[in-house]
Amino acid sequence: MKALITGASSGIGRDIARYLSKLGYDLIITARSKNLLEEVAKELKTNVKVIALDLSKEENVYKLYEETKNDNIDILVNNAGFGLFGDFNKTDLNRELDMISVNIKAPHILTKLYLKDFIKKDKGYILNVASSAGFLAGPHLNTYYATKNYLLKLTMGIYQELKEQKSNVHISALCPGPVDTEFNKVAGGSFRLKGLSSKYVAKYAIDKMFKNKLIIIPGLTTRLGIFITRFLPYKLQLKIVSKIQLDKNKE
Ligand code: NJP
Repeated sequence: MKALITGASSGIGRDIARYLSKLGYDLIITARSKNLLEEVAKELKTNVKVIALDLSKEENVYKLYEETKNDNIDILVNNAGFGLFGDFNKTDLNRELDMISVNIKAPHILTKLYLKDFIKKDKGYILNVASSAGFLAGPHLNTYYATKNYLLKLTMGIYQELKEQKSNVHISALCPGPVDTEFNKVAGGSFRLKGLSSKYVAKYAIDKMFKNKLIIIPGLTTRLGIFITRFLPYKLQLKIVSKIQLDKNKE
């Protein structure tokens, strides 16, 4: 039993690595920070292979697949990702293009390549770490919300295709609200609400993934929030998200 996890050097990805290892999975973990990945590998009892690379470079995404495709992977977790707070006319374009590469292109490529392999074997799980942001537009955190919309909708479409193909391959999207990780530091902002712990989110996500859930939303407040916003007009949704993002960044 083996899982490939991107973004496993901290936060949700590291806790997914810890939980899957506890369940007996050997792991291949990746991120840019080699030393942090090695620390994770050291603490775990199952076999862990570390591959340090930057997923904003498309050639590295293919390299990751080439290096792992013969390793008999059962679970792919596309978790690496980051955000950037600020108004769209002020935020850095190059950082946003990197975000599109890490949050969209990398999971798109890995999902496509591994999905084909999993379908050939007629088994396997793909967990795409999207966000509750994937249901909404996100003033002041614009590009991030847009990338998570892409990943969530891509995952939902594939889920339906797999159902129609009567496949035993499963795909899920994890859509959390705030989680206490390095996310805010990287994105240059802060959360107003207290986030869930990444340990809780990781266990919840993997348990639901094994139950073949399409959309996985940890935390009752987030589940309720997403349910209610469905019935609100778009312009009211925009005002609410804008207020949440601006309030966050005041503190
Ligand atoms: O954040 P963090 P999270 N190439 O910063 C890696 C989503 N999410 O755990 O490269 C390769 O602790 C980075 O590693 P390193 C979020 O969008 C979060 O919160 O060494 N890897 C690290 O391992 C993301 O998709 C919240 O810096 C790269 C990991 O990604 C996922 O959860 C809410 C990379 C990020 O760990 C995990 O984020 C939500 C690159 N270029 C969704 N750039 C939340 N925290 O509130 C980054 O709805 N990484």
